[in-house]
Parts: sequence; C-alpha cells; structure tokens
Amino acid sequence: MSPTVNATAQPLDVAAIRRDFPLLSRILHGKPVVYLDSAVSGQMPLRTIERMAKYERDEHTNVHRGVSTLSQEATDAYEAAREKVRKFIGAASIKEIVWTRGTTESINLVAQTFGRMKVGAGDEILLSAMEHHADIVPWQMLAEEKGATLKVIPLTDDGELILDSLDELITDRTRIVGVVHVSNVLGTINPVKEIIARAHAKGVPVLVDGAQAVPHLKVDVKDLDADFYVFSGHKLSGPTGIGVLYGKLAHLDAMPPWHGGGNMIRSVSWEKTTYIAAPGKFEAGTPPIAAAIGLGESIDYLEALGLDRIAAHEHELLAYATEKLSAIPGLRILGQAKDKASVLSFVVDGIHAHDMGSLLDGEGVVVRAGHHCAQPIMTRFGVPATTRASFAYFNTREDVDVLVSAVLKAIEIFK
Ligand code: 7TS
Repeated sequence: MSPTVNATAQPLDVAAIRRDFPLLSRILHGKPVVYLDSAVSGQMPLRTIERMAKYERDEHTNVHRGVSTLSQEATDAYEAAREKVRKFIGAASIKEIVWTRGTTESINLVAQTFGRMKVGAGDEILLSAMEHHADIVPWQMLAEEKGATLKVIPLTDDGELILDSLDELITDRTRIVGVVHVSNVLGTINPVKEIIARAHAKGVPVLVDGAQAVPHLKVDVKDLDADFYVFSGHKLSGPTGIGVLYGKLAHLDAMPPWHGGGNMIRSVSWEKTTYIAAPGKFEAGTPPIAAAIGLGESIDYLEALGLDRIAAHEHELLAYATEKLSAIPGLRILGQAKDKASVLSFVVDGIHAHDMGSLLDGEGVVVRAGHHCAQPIMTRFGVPATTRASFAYFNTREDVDVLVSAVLKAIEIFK
C-alpha cells in the first residue's frame, strides 16, 4: 500500500456518486462511456453545475464593485470560495490565495514576477525531469530573457526522481526549484516535503505544481512549507477557467503585480499608480466569478466524500488496473514508482498510442493518447507518446475491465 494512502478509510458509495455525473450515463459509439481521463479534466458533480447556474440565473453581477446588494452577494460568494480553497490546502490566510486561470497561468505569474525579481545572468533554475510543459516553458522563457540556465533533477527507469545529487544540483546560483507533486504521465508522487526542506536548507524557494495532486491527496501547504503551490480548478472536479496560486505572504507582498488594470489598484493618476495588497494586486480585471464559486462547491463535494477515502479507492483501482494491464504481452507501463497516484501510462509494441486511443474511443473508453504536454519525459523513456488511463472516485473495477478488454481487442486488430 502506498504510504500516502489510509488503508482503513471507509469505502466510497460509488453507485451513488455516479448519479452525480450525468455524463457517465452517456452512450458513445453505441457503448456506455467509460471515463478514464480525469487527469485531462475532472468531471463536475451536478451540485457544482447547479451552483454555477444559480449564480448566472439569479445572482449574476460583478464583484468588488460598488454597494449594490447584488454585487455584495456576488462578492461574498466569490470570497467564500477563496476561503474554501484556503482551508482545503491549509494556507494560513486568504491573502495567500490568488485566483488565476489555472496552473499554467499561476506558474507564468510566478516566473514573470518573483522569477524576474530573483533570477539574473548566470543564475540557475532547477526543475525535475518529470515536469509538465507548464512548469518548463515559463522558466525557459525567463532563462532566455535573463541569461540564466535550467538544470534538471534526473529520473530512474521506474520514474522516481534521483535525489542523491540534489544537494549538488542546488548550487549558490540556484534561484528557484520547480517540482511537480504528482506526475501527469508517470503518476509518481514526489517527496516534495523533503525536496523543499533540502532546498530551504540552502535558502532556495520551491514552487510545487500540484495540478495532479490536489484531486487525490490531502495537501497541507504549511506542513510542506511550499513557497508556491499551484493547481487548476478543472482537475479538481471544478470548472475550467479558474485556478489557484498559493504563495507565502512574504513572497506575494514582495512581488510586483503582473497584469495591470482595474480591481488591482489603490489609486491611479497620470503620474503614478499604487496597488492594493495581495491577493488583489495580482487579480486585474473581472475574474471568472461563476467558476470560482463553482470550484468552492466542488471542494465542498470532495471534502464530503473525504480525500482519504478518494485516495484509497483510486489506489485500489490503480493496483487492479496495473495488475491486469501488466499481464498483457507486449504492453509496457511507464512509471513504476513505489508511491503513485491515479495515472497509468502504457505503450504496446507495434501500436502507436494514437491508434490505441482511437480504438479505445470506439469502445466508449475515454483516455488520453499523446505526449501529455511532457515531451522531455517521452524523450527520457524513448517513446513518442503513451496511452494514459486516469482514475477518479467515480470509476469502478468494471471500468478497468472494459479498458482491458478494449486494449486486448486493439491488439487483436493490429496483429
Ligand atoms: N501541470 C500538470 C502536472 C498537469 O498535469 C497539467 C495539465 C498542467 C500543469 C497544466 O494545467 P492547465 O489547467 O493550466 O492546463 N495536464 C494535462 C494532462 O495531463 N492532460 O491534459 C492536460
């Protein structure tokens, strides 16, 4: 059993949960849909969809604008969602919770503000070899602008980070470490608390990409001591267009704003503009209000299910799927880390991942095929692409059985 899973957690009532997701009753190509693509985007429970619809129908107006009752109500609901996020990740203050459009925007914000402040010519940015492009490209852009270099923490063949040399990789030129909490390709759960402690011992701050972690693990940013922790609403059973940047208040206070405009200023004159405090100074313009409120509702839903029960259920499915798929001749699973969450990538001899994905789609099985926006991992493992199944709390062993039969059928077709 994974060290991050509570084996004594009460099982989920999956049949009841499935009724909260109408999409799971759809028929695709004459087959009941089997949704194994939650790492791409999680499904939203009905109560989230209904809460967002209620805002749009009965409450729609802008936030932080004027004294109207409607605006006050919208502001209260929007800020209540921020408090839900704060509690969900164990942050000390809502001032540390910045709304963004998602993980990608959160990392760009940090790179373009904190990064620009801290990184100069000859400096280094240390990333892990299993980062999503969202935690590579913004740093590469900054490195090019500043004349800095990227360094990489390597991987074992099992898909675990090699941390033996971490203390040498973090040099006196390292200005920030970026590491993914759970890999979207390999499923590896990285020991981010240890990485953060070792970076801090050398005075280096750490950004954690939690996009694939928050849906599956209980995260406590204070316990991790993360400097920045970022994630997307849509992978957390919430809507698209909303995401979170958690930052320690001392960092956020020291950072300049990124986007300028309305909602983030204290005063504007032709001579000079002054800004409000964090998080507002990073939130220029009208935010995605319904999406923020919806994400708050999804967090309530997940907390009612219980993150430990979700993790135990998904872990059981992952173990079952790993056992079944490993038994298929010619099939290789990428990512065999001891501590894994909810993602299973594989390649099959003689079948391109895109063909596999299309054949599975024909069987109603929704998976992702491709490089998963993590091309350096594909290069590391010498494959152009993988097929990836990802599991959520509403999936069942029957879903895994359908996946396995569909893979076997595809193999027969390609023989
Ligand atoms: N980081 C990780 C670890 C991710 O898995 C993703 C999205 C992102 C960042 C970017 O998130 P966004 O919401 O800003 O787009 N990952 C995937 C995936 O695995 N398949 O589709 C998107």
